[in-house]
Amino acid sequence: MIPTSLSLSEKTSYYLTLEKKYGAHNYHPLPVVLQSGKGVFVWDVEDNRYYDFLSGYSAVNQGHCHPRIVNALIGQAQQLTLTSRAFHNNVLGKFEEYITQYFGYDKVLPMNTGVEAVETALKLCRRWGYQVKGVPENKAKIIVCANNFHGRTLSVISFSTDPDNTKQFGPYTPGFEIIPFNNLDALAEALKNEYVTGFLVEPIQGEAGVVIPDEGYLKQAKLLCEESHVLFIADEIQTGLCRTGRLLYCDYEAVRPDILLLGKALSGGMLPVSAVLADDGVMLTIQPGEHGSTYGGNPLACSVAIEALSVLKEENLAQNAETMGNLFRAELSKISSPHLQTIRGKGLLNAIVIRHPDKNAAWNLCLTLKEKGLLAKPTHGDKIRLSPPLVITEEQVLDAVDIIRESLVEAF
Ligand code: IF1
Repeated sequence: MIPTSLSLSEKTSYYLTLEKKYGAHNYHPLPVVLQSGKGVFVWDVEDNRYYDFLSGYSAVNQGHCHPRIVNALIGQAQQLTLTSRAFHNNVLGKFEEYITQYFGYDKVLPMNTGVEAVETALKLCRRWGYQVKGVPENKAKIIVCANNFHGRTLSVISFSTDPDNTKQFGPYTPGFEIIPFNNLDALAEALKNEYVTGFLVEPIQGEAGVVIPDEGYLKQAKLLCEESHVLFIADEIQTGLCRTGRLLYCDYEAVRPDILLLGKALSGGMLPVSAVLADDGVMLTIQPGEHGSTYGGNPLACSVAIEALSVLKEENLAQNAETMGNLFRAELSKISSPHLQTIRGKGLLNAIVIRHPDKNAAWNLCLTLKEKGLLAKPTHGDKIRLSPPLVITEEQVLDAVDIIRESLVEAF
């Protein structure tokens, strides 16, 4: 049962009851039922307005229902939405040219969800290992970091260290080695194994609570991978697309991943669109008929993604994320609360750590934030991720900080 201090309106209760009765119980959402969104705001079925400080887990970086992206969706939806890859269409190639030039890679393999992009990268990395590096078949090893989150398919949870993601889903996919994040010695040691073909890493660990590596970690990790003839795979599905104040978090250290993974805001929150970018030496190890997806690279997704990427650049959202993120953390740090233990983040990917004897403290704070017009959700108990759409203004940041300040007093 959702612990809430206030009785819910009949409308809200109606929708919660429907979901409880007819929907799988694989989430534990905040007791709020949303019905519309625009920019940084969403409205519930009672017409209460909220700042959205989760942004669909960084999928609506451009803001809810961005008019240009909605128009691209509507226009293509009235023309042609899906051909499957059995036939060509007049949109896929334009998207492929646009995104590969946008990020500077030879080729893109379009998929749908983020985890599909991760799975695709794992397959590419193993295939490259056998065909190019010369690793014996079925011996490939891919290095990952503890406390990672890369999605929820069976192979991907096989290398998760979070029991909630892994327990009672076995048997697990072999071929992965887990090392500590932000630890170059551990990486160097793991790379001594000649069967290693790739290193998969989130530049910032999002679900772990916005864990930022030491400056230089990514640069050194990439160099170690190069020295060992191992592919550096950057999962920028959450950290990419301007969220952290640069187009990619890897840009802070001028690191060019061998395989780049994108998702979420690649469609501005319209529909699932993900992409795997790599150069020919990697990408062409997969030949016709060896990988794919019904909806991968569909015309609707491609038209939306071109517009979503264009909006990021034309509205300077990386710059705004950096400026507003610095303002947000500076203002948060002025709050004197015994419960605000830590503030950390980069750009508009931020998290606070709550110090309180009640294990439900972060959840209860989120309930109070909701009552005051700001939506956020705890991750791993005591951390609250705070990641609004990148279109947020200075006035809205200051207003949100006021809500957080007041909530920290009222919640405890
Ligand atoms: C949930 C958060 C979690 C991701 C990275 C791949 C994927 C994700 C770095 C997979 C997805 C989502 C999944 C969602 C909650 C959210 C999330 F960090 F973003 F908040 F779980 F860690 N790589 N992250 O963050 O992409 O298949 O979902 O499109 O599963 O509850 P997907």
